[in-house]
Amino acid sequence: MADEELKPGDFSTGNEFKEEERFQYTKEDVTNEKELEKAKADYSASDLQVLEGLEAVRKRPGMYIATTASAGLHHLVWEIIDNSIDEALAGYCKHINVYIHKGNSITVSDDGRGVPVDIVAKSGLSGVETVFTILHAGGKFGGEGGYKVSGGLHGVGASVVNALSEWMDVTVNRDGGKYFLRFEKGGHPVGHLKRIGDAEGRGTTVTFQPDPTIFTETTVYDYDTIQRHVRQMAFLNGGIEITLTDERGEVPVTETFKYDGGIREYVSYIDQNKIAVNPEPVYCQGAEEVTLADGVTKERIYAEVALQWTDSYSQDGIYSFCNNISTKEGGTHVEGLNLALGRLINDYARRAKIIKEDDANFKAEDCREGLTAVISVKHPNPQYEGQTKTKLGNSEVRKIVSTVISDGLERWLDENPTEARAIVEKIQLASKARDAARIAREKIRKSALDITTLPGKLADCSSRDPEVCELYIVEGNSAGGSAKTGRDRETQAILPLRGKILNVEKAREDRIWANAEIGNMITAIGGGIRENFDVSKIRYHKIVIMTDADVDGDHIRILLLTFFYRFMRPLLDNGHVYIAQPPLYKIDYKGSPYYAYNDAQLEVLKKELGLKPGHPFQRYKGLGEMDAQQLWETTMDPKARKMIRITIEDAAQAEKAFTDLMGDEVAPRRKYIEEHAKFVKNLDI
Ligand code: TTJ
Repeated sequence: MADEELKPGDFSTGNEFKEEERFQYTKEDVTNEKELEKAKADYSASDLQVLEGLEAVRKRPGMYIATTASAGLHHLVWEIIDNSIDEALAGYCKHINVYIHKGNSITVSDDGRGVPVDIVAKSGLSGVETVFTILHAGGKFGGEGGYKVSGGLHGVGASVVNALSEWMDVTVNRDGGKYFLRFEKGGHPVGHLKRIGDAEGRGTTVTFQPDPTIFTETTVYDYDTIQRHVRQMAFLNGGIEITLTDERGEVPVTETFKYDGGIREYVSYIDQNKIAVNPEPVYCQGAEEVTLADGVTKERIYAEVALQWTDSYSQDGIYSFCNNISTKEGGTHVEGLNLALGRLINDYARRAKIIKEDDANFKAEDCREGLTAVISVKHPNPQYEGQTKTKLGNSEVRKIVSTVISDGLERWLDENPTEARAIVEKIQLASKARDAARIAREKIRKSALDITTLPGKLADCSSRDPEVCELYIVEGNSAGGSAKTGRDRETQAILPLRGKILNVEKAREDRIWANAEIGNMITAIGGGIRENFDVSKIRYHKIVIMTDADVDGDHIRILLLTFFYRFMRPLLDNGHVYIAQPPLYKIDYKGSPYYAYNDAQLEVLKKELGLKPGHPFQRYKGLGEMDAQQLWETTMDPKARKMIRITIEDAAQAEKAFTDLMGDEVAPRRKYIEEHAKFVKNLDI
């Protein structure tokens, strides 16, 4: 039954409204007799469409919000916020308020024109009921200026949020009236939109409670996740004021985000703890009308870019967006940037006589060293490609971005000769470092691909299937020895680390290549490094960092994560990096060992074993205190272990974190550590 096409009459949701109940439009519900007649005529069609739509979403939520885990729960919020953002982009809304209530219901409220309340001819329902019950009805009515450019998951629409909510309340203030409609049990309207009073201002307020039978993993919102998204929306849509309030604690916490400088302020935020070559980001913007294949329809495409070079060596500081969606896999807008950058910098370097006419050109990668760029494109009909549909495919965008940057950057370089020269000289250094390091890189890359030169310290596994193979990078030789003895030799390889590794965030390229530990990891993992890194060539699909549960162990862990982030970023993007979780405590009871992985678990264990107060227990100071068998049983056996899988939800935030934590400046490190006591991501089973 589940896979058969549902036919009218199959509905047995128990929620269907009887005709006479469902259709009681009264005078104040609709604006005129003619529409009332038409609405009645269309009732059955629209009602069926509504039921079909809501049922379809609840049956297969994964088709609409990708996942019903925590990320999907948060997508509901993005979907609703996007409607208010669209209203703001159309110029009608100035303030958006987001509340996380006790019990984890969410309110999004704006001072826009308000969702239309009269009957929409096509659906025979009020504008509110249409937007919240008909799939892809979108928030835009008529062609009144602007188009829907936001779209959390490519704009699945507010009706999906409604269908996946236990209840939803919508209040609209419009044309002096206050209107209200409640939906329950996955989006079914309770009665119809009612005018419940007069209204002073105008706007739309939506409160919803995600359905726990759909979001079975969690219905608890993560403040940091919502804060990051709200901040990003405020950066990407300069001038919009978004206030976030968390009411779940003793005292409500409120933060307001408003950046009149838009993406210029975004670049400055990402780079706030780096030393900027051009303290004032370069800003370019422009729009172009393109006529579609039908020769008639015109589309207006808008592009804006902010650029700042700093003392960083990173070459992956480009953050691209389309319609406020992060295009993690890049696309034609990023290609347009690279094209324009290479051409403009080389032209300028020759015009300013920094290089000679017949000197070799700087490469695009040289121009990107130390560059933080935010590209934001608004497109009415974006085409997404790539593995995760986050690569922009529209070919016309390449030229538009290239033109916008050519015009803007060329003028800026000519008007700011001092910064321009400093930028070109930095690129020139990058180019020279590239040449000097290329030889070392070539040597490392060859050895990384030639597995006969694997480092002697590596105890490799016998399987050659990367999918099942795991590489444990272990702190210290003694733990390394226990791991080699206790491991599953078929699938688990061990690479012991001799103490701390180099902090690549602060080291120059030549020192990095001279470091044996770095070289061993590159050779063992395979696939090369940086722009040559090919994740399909890695030799292990799980890279597990196993360090002591102490300050040194944490430091080694963050040094390794910094290395992976700067040199093998796809390892993190594709979720190949894990953190082993060794036990903190051991209790011997009736001749058997029992383990606890944190203080809370220790207390539970003591209770479960019925221990008397004062029963001895061991607190592990390091991995080396466990013998091979214990290390296997507690931390390496896939059937028993718990590992943390590292994922990067927000590239710009990660970039800032690594700079703050690992960069040269001390103050931001202290501030970051104070703010982020925890550094835990999703638990991998
Ligand atoms: C669209 O153009 C015609 C007049 O009404 C415009 C509109 O829909 N404005 C609007 C919709 N403002 N805010 C919304 C909105 C806000 C939230 C929180 C949720 C939804 C689905 C829409």
